[in-house]
Amino acid sequence: MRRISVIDSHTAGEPTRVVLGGIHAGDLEAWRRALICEPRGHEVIVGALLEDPEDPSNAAKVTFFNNAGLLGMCGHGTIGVIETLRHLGRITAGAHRLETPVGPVSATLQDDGRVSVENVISYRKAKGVKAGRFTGDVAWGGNWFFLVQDHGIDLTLTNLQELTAASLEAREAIRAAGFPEVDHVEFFGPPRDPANHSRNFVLCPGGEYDRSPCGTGTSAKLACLAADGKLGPGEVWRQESVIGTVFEGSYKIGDGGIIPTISGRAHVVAETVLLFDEEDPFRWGMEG
Ligand code: PYC
Repeated sequence: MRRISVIDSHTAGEPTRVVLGGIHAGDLEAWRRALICEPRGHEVIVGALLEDPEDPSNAAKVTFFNNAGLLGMCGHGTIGVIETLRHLGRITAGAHRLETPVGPVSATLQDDGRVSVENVISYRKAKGVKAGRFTGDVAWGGNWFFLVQDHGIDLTLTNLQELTAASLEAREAIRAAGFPEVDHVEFFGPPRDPANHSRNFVLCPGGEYDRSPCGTGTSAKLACLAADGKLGPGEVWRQESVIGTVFEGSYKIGDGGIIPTISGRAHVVAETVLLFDEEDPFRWGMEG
């Protein structure tokens, strides 16, 4: 019987499962569905494998993954990892660096538990691209996004099926329009809470929707706002998710784009040992 320890948290409603060891990043293709999907988890969980950092002054090396594959970066997941490291007593309040597949990321843990993630350089690649019945921008925020305003759907969970179908259609269309790298789609609309600037619905690569406002998606949004001159350096953008949770974002100017900072809060919800029985027909997770 193989045993692997994990810690589960959620960041603004979006779950993260931190894998504390027992496998290496190179083994993830075989292991990722077993670790996060049914019957031990759920398709929406984002996994974060912790390994020793290459630079010992960094807090950890992290590889994010989901039901569809590996993720370059993950904003909500980074906030979840920092809260998990705090829960384990491995870090205290202050600035910490994590090594991710798309480069080092700094995260500051505040005394009140909030975490501010200084993300990788983010930028808009294309503005006003027509893709099928949608028009939007293509931007990088640590993952590739198609950001769409003209979808015509109210951003509420009662419209979940319609939102999922339309965002999948938008993803097919933007890939066919010459952007095959796009694996996330963001629909925007007016916020419910007037304290916020915008509400979003985010389609993740495996067809699930992000319960949080999406850290990399908010970074991509900030890059577009900056490129349009609609948000200045240091100004705060409050991005509301489709379930009403909020990330705060701001940026400074970087080399070839902006350097976004995304702030939010995670909560640990479980400490678990996952069991992998050789006789279990679902040892490797259920097929997606
Ligand atoms: O917060 O960056 C994010 C994210 C990506 C996919 C799910 N959450």
